[in-house]
Amino acid sequence: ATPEERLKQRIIDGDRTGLDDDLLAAIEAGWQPLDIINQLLLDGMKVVGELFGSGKMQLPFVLQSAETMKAAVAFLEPRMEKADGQQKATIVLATVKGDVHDIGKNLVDIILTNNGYRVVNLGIKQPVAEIIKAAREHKADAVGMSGLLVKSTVIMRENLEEMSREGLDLPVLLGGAALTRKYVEEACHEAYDSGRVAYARDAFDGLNLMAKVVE
Ligand code: B1M
Repeated sequence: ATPEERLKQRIIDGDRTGLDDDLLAAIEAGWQPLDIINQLLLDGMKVVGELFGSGKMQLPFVLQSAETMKAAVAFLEPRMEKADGQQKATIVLATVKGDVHDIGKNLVDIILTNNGYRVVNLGIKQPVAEIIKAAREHKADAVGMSGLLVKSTVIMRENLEEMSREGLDLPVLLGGAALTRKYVEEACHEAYDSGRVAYARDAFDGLNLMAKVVE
C-alpha cells in the first residue's frame, strides 16, 4: 500500500505505530498538511462513522480512531502555513453541553488560528452560560458552536434563545455533522437575530463565514 492508502487505513484501524513516518512520507511526496487531513484522514473517519453507525465497530475502537486522528493533526499542525501579521478578530469556540466530539471543532480552531484569528477554545460540554461569559470576557467578535449529536442541534437552538435573552449581539457560527442548513435557517434563525446566525458545512466554510461576519 502507498503511504496515502495506509494513512486512511490507520484512522480506520486506530493504528498509531509508524503514523508519523507515513505522514512525513506524504508531505515529502508533495501533500499539504491540510489536504492530508481533508482528503485522506477524514475519509478514514467517514468509514469509522459508517461502521459504528451500522453496529460493525464498537465504541472503544472508535475512540482509538479518534486518538489516531488527533495524533495525526498534532503532528501536522506545526507544519502548516500560517498567516502572519496582526490578529484580525476574536472568536469564542465551544462544543455544546452534553457533547464530547471535538475533532471538528479543533480543526476549525487550527484553520482560523492559522489564518490570523484569535480563537478562545473553551473545549467540550460547554454550558451556554460559560460561552456567554467567555464571549464577554474576551470581547469576542463572534461565537462558534460545534456539536455532532442530534440532541446538540436542539441545544444550539436553546443556546441561541438564551443568548438573545442575555442580549448578546454577536454573529454566531454553527457547525457539526448532525446540523443541516435547513435546520439552521428554520429553527435557529427564529431563535436569534436571523442575519447573525450562519451554518458552516466544514472548517473552510467556517473560515469564509468568519471573514464575512467580522467585516
Ligand atoms: Co460519536 N457519534 N459518539 N464518538 N462519533 C457520531 C457523531 C455518530 C454520528 C456515529 C454514528 O452513529 N454513526 C453518532 C451520533 C448519532 C446521533 O446523534 N444521531 C455518535 C454517537 C451516538 C456517540 C455516542 C453517544 C456513543 C455512545 O456513547 N454510545 C458518544 C457520545 C458522547 C457524548 O458526546 N456525550 C460518542 C462518542 C464518540 C467518541 C468519544 C468515541 C469519539 C469522539 C472523540 C472526540 O471527538 N474526541 C466519537 C467519534 C470519533 C464519532 C465519529 C465516528 C466521527 C466524528 C469526527 O470526529 N469526525 C462520528 C460519526 C460522524 O460524524 N458521522 C460519531 C471528523 C470531524 C472532522 O468531523 O466533527 O463533523 P466533524 O467536523 C466537520 C464539520 O462538521 C465541520 O467542520 C469539520 C470538518 O471540516 N464543523 C464545524 C464541526 N464543527 C464546526 C464548527 C464550526 C464550523 C464547522 O463553526 C463553529
